[in-house]
Amino acid sequence: MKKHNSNLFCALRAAFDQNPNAVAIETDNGLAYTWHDLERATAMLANLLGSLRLPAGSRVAAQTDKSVEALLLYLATLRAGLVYLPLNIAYQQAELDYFLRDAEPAVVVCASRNLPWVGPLADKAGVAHVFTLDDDRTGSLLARAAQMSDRHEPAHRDVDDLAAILYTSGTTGRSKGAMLTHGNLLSNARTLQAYWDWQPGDVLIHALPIFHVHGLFVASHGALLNGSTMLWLSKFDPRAVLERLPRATVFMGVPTLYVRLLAEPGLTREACARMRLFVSGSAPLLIETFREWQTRTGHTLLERYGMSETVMLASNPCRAEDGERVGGTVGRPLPGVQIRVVGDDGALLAADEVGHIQVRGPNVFKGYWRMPEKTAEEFTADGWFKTGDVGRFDGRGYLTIVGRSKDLIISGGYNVYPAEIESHLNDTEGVAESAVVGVPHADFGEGVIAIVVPRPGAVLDEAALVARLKQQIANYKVPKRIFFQDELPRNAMGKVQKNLLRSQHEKLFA
Ligand code: MLC
Ligand code: AMP
Repeated sequence: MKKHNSNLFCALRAAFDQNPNAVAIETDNGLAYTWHDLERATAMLANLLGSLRLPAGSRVAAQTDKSVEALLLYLATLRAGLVYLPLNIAYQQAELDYFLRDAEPAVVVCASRNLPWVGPLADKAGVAHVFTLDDDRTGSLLARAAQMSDRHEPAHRDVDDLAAILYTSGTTGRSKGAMLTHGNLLSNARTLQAYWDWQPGDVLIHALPIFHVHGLFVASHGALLNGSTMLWLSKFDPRAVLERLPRATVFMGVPTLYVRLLAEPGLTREACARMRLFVSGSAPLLIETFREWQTRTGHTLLERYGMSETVMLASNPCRAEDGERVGGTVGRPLPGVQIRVVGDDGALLAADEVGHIQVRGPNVFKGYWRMPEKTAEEFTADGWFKTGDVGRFDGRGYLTIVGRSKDLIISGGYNVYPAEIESHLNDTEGVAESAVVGVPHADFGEGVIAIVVPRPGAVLDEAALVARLKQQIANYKVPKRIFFQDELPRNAMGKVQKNLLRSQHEKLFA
């Protein structure tokens, strides 16, 4: 008997054949891709990857602008049985250097404008194949793929085989690559398809970047698995979203996207009349935003909770019969996913008690790439993953996230780890020490700021420090303001009291 192929691509592809000549993706520059186009293009790209004769498990790293072809590259990587490694286009040299040396990809695909610096880094990391891909359908990747056959048999993969590695920064030390399997991604996609009640005829506005869980997995998998058309935006633009609302039924965003949409006078009940579902996640949604959205549009935002390591783990209900959507909560554990809240001693807590959120289920990743000790630390002896988030269940089983035990700032849906920024600041001449904190920000939810202590006699300039950081790290991580102080507040143990720094600057961007 022929063994079942658990390659995630096979499940996503099932929709390709249903209505091959219908539009699968419509872009903001007027292009339309049919399902048949997706089938052919992923076959050609998979054949190109196959022609490189890479060993099983080889990584394909992509640092490109958002484009349909970048999504096709992801799908083709699955199809070829290789492991996809998406990288934020904002990453600078030091960040990319680390990811390439750590992940040792066999293939790197970058924007052609970045080739002058990505190429040498890839060479240094021993990458065998470097291609370019631009958002206007040019670059060496597509030129080479154009010579390939448009027929391709998807590689056989088991549920436990790796599909993707997503880097998430570490609270201290090095960034960790979360290894996600075909089984993790498919089980989560199927669960969401059912729980969010995807319908024939649903149309998704895709406005998120595709190098993180939300845009790449939750949004794209949802539409592909359901055979739904995507109205594709290369970049979030509130007006472009508004224009598309009358033709769409589903939208997904981080809270900043909802805040920016609410600033548009055109956001009305009439504009949203055809919409079925608005999903928010990746960062805390303010209750004010939740309520204002309800008043303005007549729709109740569905807030859900996820992580790179676990894909989606909890969600407010979609269907009325599953319950109401409660603002300020991330809903209940998704079907098949178990969540518990425990105290510092690991004991299970009762409803309304605040503790550490832990999770178990088919969605939970396989471990951190080449970091067995770190992986062991982040799991309990009985196999629960420690999320690093702090929360409580209410009596109805709805989870509220009240904070994080990890020192993490989430700005506009992007994670910023203070330790990383502090280490760059501390390496700067004239800096004795620094502390990076997040303060309330009306647009980004949290805004990154730094407090820097100059060395005796040193004269530091805010603009110069910012300019230096912009060369070292992704722009969204760069502090929006840097303040100078003679010393940092410390407690009796000598630990910097970040809470005091946060309250000192809490009104800065509010
Ligand atoms: C951009 N900028 C930001 C920023 N995004 N600053 C802080 N935080 C952010 N998130 C800054 C840039 O540094 C730049 O500053 C200026 O804004 C303009 O850049 P831009 O790229 O033109 O910005 P814009 O297009 O307005 O981007 C804002 C945004 C974007 C909200 C659309 O950040 C975004 O798409 N966020 C979504 C992130 C996301 O998908 N997260 C999901 C993670 S998955 P300067 O000074 O350099 O000019 C996950 C798991 C889960 O968390 O549960 O889903
Ligand atoms: P990432 O590592 O980028 O996947 O980010 C995961 C983190 O985002 C989680 O551990 C949470 O801290 C946060 N997060 C995701 N969704 C939500 C949400 N709905 N509310 C609050 N925080 C969230």
